[in-house]
Amino acid sequence: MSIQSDSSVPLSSNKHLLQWVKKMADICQPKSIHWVDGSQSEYDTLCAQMVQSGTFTKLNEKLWPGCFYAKSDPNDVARVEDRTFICSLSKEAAGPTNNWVDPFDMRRKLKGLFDGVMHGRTMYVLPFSMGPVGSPMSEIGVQLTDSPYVVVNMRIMARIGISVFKEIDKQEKRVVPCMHTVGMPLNAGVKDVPWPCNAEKYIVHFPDSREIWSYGSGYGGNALLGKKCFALRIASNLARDAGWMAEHMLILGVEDPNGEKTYVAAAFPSACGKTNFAMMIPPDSFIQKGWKIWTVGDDIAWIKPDSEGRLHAINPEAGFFGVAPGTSVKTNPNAMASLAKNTIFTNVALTPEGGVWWEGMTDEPPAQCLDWRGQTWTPQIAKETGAKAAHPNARFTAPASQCPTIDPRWEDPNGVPISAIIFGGRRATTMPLVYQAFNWTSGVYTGATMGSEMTAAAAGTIGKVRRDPMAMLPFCGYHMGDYFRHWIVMQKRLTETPRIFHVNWFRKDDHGKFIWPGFRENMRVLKWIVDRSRGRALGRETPIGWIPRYEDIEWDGMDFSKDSFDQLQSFDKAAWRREVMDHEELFLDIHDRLPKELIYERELLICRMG
Ligand code: TSX
Ligand code: MN
Repeated sequence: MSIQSDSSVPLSSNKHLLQWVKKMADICQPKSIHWVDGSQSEYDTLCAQMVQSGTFTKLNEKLWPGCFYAKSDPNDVARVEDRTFICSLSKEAAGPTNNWVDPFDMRRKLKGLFDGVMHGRTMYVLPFSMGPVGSPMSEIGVQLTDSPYVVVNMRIMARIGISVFKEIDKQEKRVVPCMHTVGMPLNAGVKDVPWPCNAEKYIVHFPDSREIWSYGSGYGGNALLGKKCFALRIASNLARDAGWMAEHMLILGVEDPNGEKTYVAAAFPSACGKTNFAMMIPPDSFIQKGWKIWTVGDDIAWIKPDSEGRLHAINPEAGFFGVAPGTSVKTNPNAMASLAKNTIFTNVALTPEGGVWWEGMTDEPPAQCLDWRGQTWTPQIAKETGAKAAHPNARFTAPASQCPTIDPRWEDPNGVPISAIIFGGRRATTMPLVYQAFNWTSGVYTGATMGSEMTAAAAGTIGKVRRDPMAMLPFCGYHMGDYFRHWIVMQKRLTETPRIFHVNWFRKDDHGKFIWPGFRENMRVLKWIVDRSRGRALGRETPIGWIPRYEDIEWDGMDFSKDSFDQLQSFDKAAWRREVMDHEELFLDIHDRLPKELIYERELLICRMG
């Protein structure tokens, strides 16, 4: 019996699901339907089929056991924010920071695009749970997709298969329908390609009916619909309506020498080293004293008040979809261990031994390899042309369970208690290494106004601060002003309020050199954050919040002068004046729905600056 005839038998008896699958199949007209059971053998078969079709290259089993390599189409290498739509009933509800199209017009458009779009392909019925299966904090989706690449990646990134169908058959929870196609039907005479996609792309969210429709891309956040589309854009809507928070945050646990654990959640814009922070190893002097960092998640946190009014968080994901370039044994040994086996690599470089490589992985580049486009790359060619072996947005898809520091409670169905929330950004000036907001509302202001300086001249000038409130600008599925209000309102339901902090690892001196060494040494900052949250550390009041004095930081095992520390923490009044002026610009955009609290916080900040 062939796999195909097996897998065409529905794995659910849920009438709504069966009806929806039939309706969608009638529209998309796939050559077959495959109900995804989520088994290892199914995964192995799909991977083998993709090796056959040229989508996958199996890596050297001795060097990279269980690993595969894929190269995308050069025009399908990242999320497409200008093709991402929030189709709420009213344009107002989506807000000025989202692309909005009338949902009726969009449905008509999509109906045309999906008509016959899966000709000659298999439609996979892929059930997934964001969060541990059966957890009261989890949510379920079903993705219909014509991409086997998506199916195998989703098996790493989420809980999928039979156990999720069983949850659906209990009919306890609403399921979020997720339609996905690469947008390349195999009509008569059309030959398939290793990475099918379409030049036209649509990443569409219907927040009112909780639906996702994705057309034309097979890459990452465009196609693995459980991640950004569901766990952030749709979930932010679910969360607002049900009194919880869907945030673009890592979660980590700090174990102190008494064996007590303090969990924190942290939001950073891109290119700040969020995954590195989530998997950080403390300095040796800290390890010797019994400090340890545990990883719960590196990208998304779902945070809910428990019955006693304390915030608890789960990581809705089951894997890491991390940026490969820059990841090394030096910058993130735990990520390297996580991706050492059973990992899918996309758009990195392929070495002659059947291994992978990317910029920053080793000090010495390979003498020769095939770049992410499949062309010969050598260090000499790179020197002459600037060509990169790996695409800057090349990714690894690795199981979280393989992370050496994965927290014993990372799959706790009730989540972990959150004691502190950290915001951050990449700022050469103005922002100190760390400060603590005075209270929740001033912390919300801190998060709402956070930003990063652009490192590449891609979209703007180098050095200009790009505001990215709570790192949610591309991911909030409704009006940013309403989102800030939701943050402020949340505190009123809590019996314990997490402390809120802002960090900046990237301040530079007058010669353009980083003042703070970062990486493992960030543990010293994290210790102060944990100690402050537990009421066992002092600090000093400044116009922007509480900052540690030199003597409030544990310096054992590190040579860092008081002068350097003072430079790192210095409050520059002129720079902060400009900063607060800049906040005004952000607030003007969303003025009509901006909570009063944030306007007053800004006024207070101006007053304190004197
Ligand atoms: O991830 C980073 N972190 C967080 C680590 C837990 N990066 C990499 C950012 C790009 C994704 C950092 N880069 C960090 C950091 O704390 N800090 C810096 C800046 C920096 C870079 C190199 C040095 C120092 C600071 N090198 C030396 O001091 C020799
Ligand atoms: Mn992210």
